Amino acid sequence: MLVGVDLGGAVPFDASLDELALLAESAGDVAVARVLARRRAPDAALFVGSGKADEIKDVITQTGAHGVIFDQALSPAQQRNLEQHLGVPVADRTSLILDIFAERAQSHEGKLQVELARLQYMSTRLVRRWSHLERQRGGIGTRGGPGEAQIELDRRMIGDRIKSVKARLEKVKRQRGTQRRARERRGTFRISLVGYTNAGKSTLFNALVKARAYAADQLFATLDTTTRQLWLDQAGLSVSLSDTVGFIRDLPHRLVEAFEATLDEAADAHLLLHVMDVSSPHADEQRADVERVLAEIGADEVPQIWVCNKCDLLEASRRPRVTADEVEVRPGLRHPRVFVSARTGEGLDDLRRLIAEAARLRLNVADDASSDVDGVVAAEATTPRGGPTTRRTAHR
Ligand SMILES: Nc1nc2c(ncn2[C@@H]2O[C@H](COP(=O)(O)OP(=O)(O)OP(=O)(O)O)[C@@H](O)[C@H]2O)c(=O)[nH]1
Ligand SMILES: [Mg+2]
Repeated sequence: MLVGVDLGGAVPFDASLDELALLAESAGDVAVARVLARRRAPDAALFVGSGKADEIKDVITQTGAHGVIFDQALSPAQQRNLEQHLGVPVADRTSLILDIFAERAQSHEGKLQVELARLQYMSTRLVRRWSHLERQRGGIGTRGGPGEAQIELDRRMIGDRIKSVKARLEKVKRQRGTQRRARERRGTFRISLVGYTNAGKSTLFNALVKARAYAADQLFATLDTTTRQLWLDQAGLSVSLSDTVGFIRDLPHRLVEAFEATLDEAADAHLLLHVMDVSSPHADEQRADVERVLAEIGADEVPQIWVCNKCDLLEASRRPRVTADEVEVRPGLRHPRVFVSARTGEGLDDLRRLIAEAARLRLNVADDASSDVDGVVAAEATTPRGGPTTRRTAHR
């Protein structure tokens, strides 16, 4: 059962609960009922008022729902109280997203990131329900119920585990950093696909590099970064293209942190292809959400191409007459924009041309810069002291 509470514009609210339903589906649940509530502020104890809580309980009885998912983040106390009141498990958006992430993570790094996010989420809740920890505990758990001592033990174990996962993640990250530096030395122009979840990034990735990354009508189908070379005929050069995790409104802050390593890929790119599902009625909000996350991870200064995807789904009257133009995002900042369909291939030539232009521009700038450096080195080479020259050359 899905519950959404309209808090009067202070917090984003989706009255259709469609996104929550899609999230639930992506986690393997089936939504049997949707209930909306309106409040000025969340109730400290139950999030909704007690009248609404009773109404929710009635619907649970009528529909036989096995659990309730709230569209907003619940405090640990609210979650516990609701479970007691309703007699079924209660989850919120955050825990739902965590569940999906846990199921999808493939790579070693991805799994560590999800584990860290989950542990951090868990550490604020006193509820014991994570079987992974139970298993590790061995016999201890059998000695009596979840009293305060037990909870304290859980807390400490979670704390220890957070430390160890962080250390392992740090190690993987260092290794990845080495790989990236190796790539940088080869001077590849790096492009990252970013965008709201389900916008069609993986489908576009597959269409551009003829790969077979997993694409599906699910939220967070992609969790791990995949990188392939993309040959650009127009520019006569090859660039690297990465498909990454999608963004979502209210992405829990901790999750962003845990996924920092993956999102670094976007922050370090030379160019972002910001993929949008223009057929979605929420396209504008989704774009704003993506911009927010990009700013949060320090990727808002990376040049972008706006890729308006799923054009094939637009009615004839809503289809753009010009398929490639420029948008002024704010005074002094313009992004090239192109309308495409990753599914039909429409507009992809335009996109390739724009990518080639961006890559060429960058390489020209880099060429100029390196000739500057050459100039400096040459000048230094004429000075009697050999020291700086050697160092500069070694650095290059
Ligand atoms: N009609 C249409 N559907 C598309 C297009 N591009 C992608 N889709 C569909 O949209 C759904 C999501 O596509 P994905 O490529 O998995 O989207 P994503 O952005 O990678 O999503 P996540 O990895 O889950 O964040 C799939 O069902 C695709 O078939 C398009 O141009 N037109
Ligand atoms: Mg994907």
